[in-house]
Amino acid sequence: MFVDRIEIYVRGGNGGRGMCSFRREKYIPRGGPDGGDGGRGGSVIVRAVGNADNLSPLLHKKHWRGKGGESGGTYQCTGSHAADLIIPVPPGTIVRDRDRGNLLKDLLEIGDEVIVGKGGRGGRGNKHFATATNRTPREFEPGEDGEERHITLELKVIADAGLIGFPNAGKSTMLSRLSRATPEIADYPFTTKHPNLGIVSLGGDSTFVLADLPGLIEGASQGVGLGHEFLRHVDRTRVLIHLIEPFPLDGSSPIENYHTIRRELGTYSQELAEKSEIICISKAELTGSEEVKNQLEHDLCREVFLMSSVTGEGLSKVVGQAAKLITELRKADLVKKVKRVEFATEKAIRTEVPEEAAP
Ligand SMILES: Nc1nc2c(ncn2[C@@H]2O[C@H](COP(=O)(O)OP(=O)(O)OP(=O)(O)O)[C@@H](O)[C@H]2O)c(=O)[nH]1
Ligand SMILES: [Mg+2]
Repeated sequence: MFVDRIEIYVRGGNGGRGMCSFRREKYIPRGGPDGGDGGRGGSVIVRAVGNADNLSPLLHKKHWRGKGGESGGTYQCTGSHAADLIIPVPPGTIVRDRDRGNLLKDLLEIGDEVIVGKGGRGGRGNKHFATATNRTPREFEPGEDGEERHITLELKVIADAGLIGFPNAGKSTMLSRLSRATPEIADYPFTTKHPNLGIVSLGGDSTFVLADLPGLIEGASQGVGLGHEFLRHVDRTRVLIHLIEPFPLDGSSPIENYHTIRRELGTYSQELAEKSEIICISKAELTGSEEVKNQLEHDLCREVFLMSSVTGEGLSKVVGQAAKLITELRKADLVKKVKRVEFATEKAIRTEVPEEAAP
């Protein structure tokens, strides 16, 4: 089962109790307070890991509680800190506080993590309460409570290119042809109900991630069909490969179908509508598909590709074009990232050196 949205309860472990004790040793009268501090409670951490591709493993565990820290001991021994509790999620998971609605973190890359339930601090032992006038303090602190909250985890698939189009356009077949992914393929609409990812190899070390997404129909931006479920996942792809079936089973016009999907993308979000798009007529080996391609090219005044996942015709051209666009966009992203880092560093330097101190 593919799960891309889930709500869970998290609670950091409580801090350990501080100790109240007095040093008792032969020949050391009135040894004084020696109660140690309690250990820190374990925090609950959401971490992006490489071996998860959706949130279904979390479906049956709705409560995540960190372990409590150990109590302080005698002889000024501090209790052990509890280990953190890790919730593994796939990269692309957005973590939000359910009640406040604020974003806690967008876990984009493997290894990214966020503390969602901080463990409580350990309580202080009685040795901390000794003063000049009170040399036998019996006070100690209980451990601090762990932080608790409800959080929502939402997965938005991250892929370089996303296959979009009407149901039955041949999206899953194309993914299975280009990568090792094995999505379900059938001649009825809505075979694909959740995104499938595959890695397309371009020779050498270069690869890109291709996502096969559920079919889109008119009204999807309002929730018809798999609606938002589908559109949410397109959000984070760099390039769209728009597949158009030349002879739809329901007899609809392929050109009209193209415009329907463009309208839905635009209604859902302007950002989606502005994404780079490769337009592609599928099932090229069917007679008459070339005319459909020429007609669409003529109507839109831009390049339209023609390819068949069955014969392999035209596939390399589409992949080549996708790779070219992805490389350009990756470079642009890198430049933006470098600029952001430069800006942040400059700002940090400026705040560190007060103006009057600067030469
Ligand atoms: N002749 C021909 N048939 C194809 C080609 N590609 C896919 N098909 C057929 O088209 C039908 C639909 O293919 P899918 O890959 O399941 O289509 P889809 O776009 O993933 O459909 P949904 O998941 O329902 O949205 C299947 O019967 C495929 O065998 C092609 O290049 N040529
Ligand atoms: Mg499919």
